[in-house]
Amino acid sequence: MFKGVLFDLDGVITDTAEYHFLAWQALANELGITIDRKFNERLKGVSREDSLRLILAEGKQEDRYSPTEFAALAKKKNDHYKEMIQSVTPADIYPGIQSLLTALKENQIGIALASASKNGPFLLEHLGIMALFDTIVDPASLKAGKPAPDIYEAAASQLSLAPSECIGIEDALAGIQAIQASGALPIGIGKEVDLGTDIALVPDTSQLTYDFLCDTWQN
Ligand code: B16
Ligand code: MG
Repeated sequence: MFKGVLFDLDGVITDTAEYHFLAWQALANELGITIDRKFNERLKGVSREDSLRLILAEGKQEDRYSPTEFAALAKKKNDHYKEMIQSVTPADIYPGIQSLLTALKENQIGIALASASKNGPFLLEHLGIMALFDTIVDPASLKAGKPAPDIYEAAASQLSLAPSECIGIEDALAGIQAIQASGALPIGIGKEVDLGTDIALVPDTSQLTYDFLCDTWQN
C-alpha cells in the first residue's frame, strides 16, 4: 500500500494553470509573441524563468534582453498572476480534492506539496487546506526543476518515505516525467494526447477518489 501522496498544485488542486496561461499570454502579446494553448502545454509545471526562456525562444527573442530586463519581465508576469490569485477562496478547490485529502488523512497517508510555484503556500492558505499538508517542498531549494525528479524526491524525503512508496499527481507532462524519474507512481489529470498512454489518467479531479488511488496502486 502507498504511504504518501505527492501533489502538484496548479491544475491539480485548483484552476491556477489557467491564470498562469493568461498572465504569460498577456506578457507574450506585449512582446509581440503569439502563444496558444497548445504551446502552453510546454509551460505547465515549468519554472517561471524556464517558462520565460521558452516564450522568448518561440519569438526568436532569446538574446534580446539583459539579465536585469529578463528578471523584470518575469516579475511583471508574476505581479499580474498574483493580482489574479488574490480572490482565490475555498470555493475554488477542484471537485474531489478536499474529500481526497480528508480520506488520506483518515488513513494516515502522508500528504506533500510538490509544486514548482513559489506562490504555492499563499494558495494553500487561501484555499483553506494548508493544515492538511504534512510538508511543502520549497522549489527555490532545488537544483533542477520538473521534468527532473528533484521535487518529487524531496517531497517523499520530507515525508520520511522513499518515492517508491508514494503516488504523485500531476496535470503536466513535465511533472509526469518528474514523478516517473523519481520512482513514484504517477496519476495524470488530463488527456492521453498531452500526458501519454502509459500511465493511469483521469479526465478531471472528480474521479480522483481514495478508492481510485488504492485500485491504481494495486494494478
Ligand atoms: P510561479 P505546478 C507550476 O506549478 C506551474 O504549472 C507553472 O506554470 C509555473 O510557471 C510554475 O509553477 C512556477 O510558478 O511563477 O508561481 O513560481 O504545476 O508545479 O504546481
Ligand atoms: Mg500543474
